[in-house]
Amino acid sequence: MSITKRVGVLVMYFALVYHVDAKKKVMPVAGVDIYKDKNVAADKLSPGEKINNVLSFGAKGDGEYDCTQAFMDAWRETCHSKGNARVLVPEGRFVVSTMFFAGPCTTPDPVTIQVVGTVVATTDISEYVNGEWLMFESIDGIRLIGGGTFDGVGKESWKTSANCKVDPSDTCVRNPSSLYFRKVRNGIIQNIKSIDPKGFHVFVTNCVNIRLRLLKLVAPSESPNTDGIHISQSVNVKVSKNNIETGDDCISMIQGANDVHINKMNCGPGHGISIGSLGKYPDELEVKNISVTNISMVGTTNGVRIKTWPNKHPGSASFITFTDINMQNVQNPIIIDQEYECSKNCQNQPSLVQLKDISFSNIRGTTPTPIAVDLRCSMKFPCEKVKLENINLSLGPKPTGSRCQNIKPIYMGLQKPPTCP
Ligand SMILES: *[C@@H]1O[C@H](CO)[C@@H](O)[C@H](O)[C@H]1NC(C)=O
Ligand SMILES: *[C@@H]1O[C@H](CO)[C@@H](O)[C@H](O)[C@H]1NC(C)=O
Ligand SMILES: CC(=O)N[C@H]1CO[C@H](CO)[C@@H](O)[C@@H]1O
Repeated sequence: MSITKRVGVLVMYFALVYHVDAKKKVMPVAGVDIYKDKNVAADKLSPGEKINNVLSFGAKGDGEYDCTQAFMDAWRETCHSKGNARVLVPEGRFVVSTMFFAGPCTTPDPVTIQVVGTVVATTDISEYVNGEWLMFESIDGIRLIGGGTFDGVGKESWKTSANCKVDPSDTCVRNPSSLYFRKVRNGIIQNIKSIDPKGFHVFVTNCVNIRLRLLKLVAPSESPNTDGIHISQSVNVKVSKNNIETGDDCISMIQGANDVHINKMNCGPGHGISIGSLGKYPDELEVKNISVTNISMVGTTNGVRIKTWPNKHPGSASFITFTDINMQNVQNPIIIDQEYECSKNCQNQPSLVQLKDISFSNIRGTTPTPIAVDLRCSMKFPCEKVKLENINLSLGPKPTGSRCQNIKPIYMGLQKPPTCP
């Protein structure tokens, strides 16, 4: 091959690789979990840690003054500090518009944002051109702590909220999430309250080694699309000891949620815990290694749910366990729905998402729904290795039922409702 030909082939090769890369979603690499086996609950000052109080940067906690610039200045000073440092938001109500907490930061230990008071969003939705309210990006090592509150003042925006979960178009625009984490590694979000977000309370995407602990996420049951915690394309997310009362899913996990472990949560009102919807977009990354344990749900519209779009794009979800879940008055306690938002003719358009290695065990409580265990899988990709173990769901004095499509569940232990024929 002549040099020119070789160069030509190389150029073509790179053009092709570049083209593919530009489109393709890629999982972030797990790397070292700096909090592994550490006591993350303690809030000790790091050696030499400097406290940057937002008041010293011109903020006023009077509930009216726009503190966005002061918060940005305090963040820059903290993030770009050579020694350890934290931002402190003291008592008071601090109005802040959309802003980035962008890294990378230069502090030796994780950078800390300690919120004691309340951070209040502005209401003019046209300010939110970047799509979210408070955006934490490209930071390795961050703690958001302090017992304070983020008030998204979402009420006005709920009236015009688009529901991208049911809108089949690829271009649906969501309302701003209150706390948005993207390309964050080694993050702890702990002991924080979020109320009335315009969109999701907490959104985690393209992140690695994240702890979400002791959060209280609250919005009215009728507030649309206010998911508690929404996770995509992230590895090793530990979600524990949270209380979520909201208008949409307490937790939703979509494409690329890997190694997500949810433990000890109270959920309700809300739409329960959801995987999906999957298969809406091209090139979705697989969902795998998800565990959900020790959960209490009260009055939610779903319990544990996996939903996929019919006739859209391929995908997969596997190695998922739901264990020790208490449900009181929960509609659709156990549901696999591969005909999500299905039009009438969907019998001819099966979902292209493969679900396998999924287990539901020790799930007990009450439901007003006649079909307590509803497993509707894809005709083209029937569900594989779905296990049901010790299920005890009742409808007051009346019996409940099961429904199975394109699935042969593995049954173990108590089965109430009775198994599919
Ligand atoms: C599942 O996730 C945990 C915690 O992140 C991890 O330690 C484990 O290796 C993962 N298991 C598999 C099979 O990937
Ligand atoms: C199933 O739940 C009912 C009501 O909660 C309870 O009375 C019953 O003992 C449970 N059955 C088993 C076998 O655990
Ligand atoms: C939220 C929840 O269900 N918590 C339970 C976790 O398990 C312990 C011990 O079994 C219960 O006491 C909690 O109520």
